[in-house]
Amino acid sequence: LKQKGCVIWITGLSGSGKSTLACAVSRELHSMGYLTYVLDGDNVRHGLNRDLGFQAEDRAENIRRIGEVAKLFADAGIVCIASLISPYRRDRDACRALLPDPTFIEVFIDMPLEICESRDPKGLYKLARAGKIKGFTGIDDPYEPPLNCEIVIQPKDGECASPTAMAEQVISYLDLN
Ligand code: GGZ
Repeated sequence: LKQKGCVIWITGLSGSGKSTLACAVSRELHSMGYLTYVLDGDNVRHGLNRDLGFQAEDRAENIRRIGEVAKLFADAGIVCIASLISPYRRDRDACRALLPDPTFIEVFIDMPLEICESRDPKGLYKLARAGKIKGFTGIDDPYEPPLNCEIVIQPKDGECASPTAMAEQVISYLDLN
């Protein structure tokens, strides 16, 4: 095995397509012969992080633990793809600081709130608007977009690229040789 481990950190609003992109990147890299592992915030919250909620301190701890686990995967030579809202810049930067340059690759899915909200795959935005979920990112909780991330994924002319096209954008950035 010649590959070097790294962390691809995908940040963005709920419903922005983080999990879809993570799966597409993982599938594509896997077909190229790389070992990958996806750490998805929503999944990890059912196991390792099931003691955590959505207050700023709990989000910080969720992100910290996922950052530490991602680092372990990277140390093992695996391409670890972390997808979680990770709304605070400080928390993302702390994860970046765990890894040597240039093995932390931050990907921002810059999907406007209106698009995420119109998708609303789990009906959570609707609940948040109705006040039934408090502290929902983008509605009544902050999201701090990255200032200097490696990759920004944006819809063009209001249209989102296909998951495969978005995955290509990420993979073409990686130095895989
Ligand atoms: C944001 C919430 C909330 C609140 C539940 N705010 O789109 P989803 O449903 O499947 O993914 C979201 C997930 C967010 O977990 P993360 O671990 O990614 O968040 S963070 O990085 O901020 O720790 C959403 C659901 O949980 N969800 N309540 N209040 N998203």
